Amino acid sequence: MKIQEFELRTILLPLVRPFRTSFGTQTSREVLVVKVTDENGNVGWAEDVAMSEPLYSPEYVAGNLDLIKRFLIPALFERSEIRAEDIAEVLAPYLGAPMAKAALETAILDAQLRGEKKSLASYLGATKSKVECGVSVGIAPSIDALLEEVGSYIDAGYRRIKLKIEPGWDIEPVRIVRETWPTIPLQVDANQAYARNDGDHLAKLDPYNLLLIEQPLDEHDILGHAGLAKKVKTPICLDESIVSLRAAEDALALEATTVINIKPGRVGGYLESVRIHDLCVERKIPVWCGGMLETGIGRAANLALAAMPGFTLPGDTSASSRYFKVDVTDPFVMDDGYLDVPTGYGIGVEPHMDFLEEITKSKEIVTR
Ligand code: NPQ
Ligand code: MG
Repeated sequence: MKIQEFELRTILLPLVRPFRTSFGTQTSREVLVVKVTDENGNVGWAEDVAMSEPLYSPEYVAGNLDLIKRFLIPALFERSEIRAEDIAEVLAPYLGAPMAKAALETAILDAQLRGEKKSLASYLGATKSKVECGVSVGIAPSIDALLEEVGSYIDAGYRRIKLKIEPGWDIEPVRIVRETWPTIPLQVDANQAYARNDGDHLAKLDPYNLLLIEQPLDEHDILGHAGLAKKVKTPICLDESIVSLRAAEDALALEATTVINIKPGRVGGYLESVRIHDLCVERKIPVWCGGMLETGIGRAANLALAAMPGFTLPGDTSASSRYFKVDVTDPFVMDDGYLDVPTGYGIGVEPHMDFLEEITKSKEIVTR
């Protein structure tokens, strides 16, 4: 396709409840939304999953907006014709920024697929029409509040619970949730909050039949995770550390992880996600789709990915209502613990423009 223009927009959506993790408490979601238009008028949408602040990863909204305008879009405009499959290579000279690159690649892929009248799910090789939903539960103000929140998600039908943990909020909340719901699939996510010598402490989670413990140590500490995996019976699952296919290969070779969380933004897009998925299928490593508090735009694309055959664990692919009172697209509503995979062309959803405009903080158009 020939790219005509990009529209770059930042929006702000309040969260239905504060979301506390080891890196802080979020009360709203700022999102950089990308719209691309090609010479035939095909439009593509994507969201950059970077947060407002560089707390989960080094990327952040204002930084990525600058990077995209200053370097990435000009690099794309140098090509008169481009396909989504070329984007990673064209942007590779500019280092890092997988979330910014993923947003551009996904918007272009959406426009391309709409032009070809093909859904993202079929393009990726999805084999499921609906996916099992898990939910990520923030660090709560009290055990009572935690039990109430987890109970509400179990009542809503979620098929897997993930508790955010940090030192001081780990063994006890897990013990009580496990005691209250003896059979619910349960896992924890530390977002790098522990140290190499916390192995004995984290081994105290072993009796609670957890599916996995996600990213206990620093994202760069692959060897530390390998050491921890020898001390702790609960399977280790890397999130922040898996920034590419190569990183996944290294972590598996070093036996630092036995489960992988794929987030398309973190690995530079859906095409790299498919490569990691394929590696994991070949190695018999279970995969699940992570979440970054996406609006319906990113949620739709994640559902297409999670419908691939290697995604054998429920993901953080929650309903829109887990995070937002009103979503920017038709809301994703859970039915019996599942979300339907969109079947329309491209990502299969479109933003409601009136609402999008209402929550827009900034908007600019970049033309060739
Ligand atoms: C994780 N997500 O798996 C992330 C981290 C995370 C669903 O637990 C604003 C934007 C707040 C992105 C909080 C879940 C966020 C965010 C947490 C991502 O590690
Ligand atoms: Mg995580």
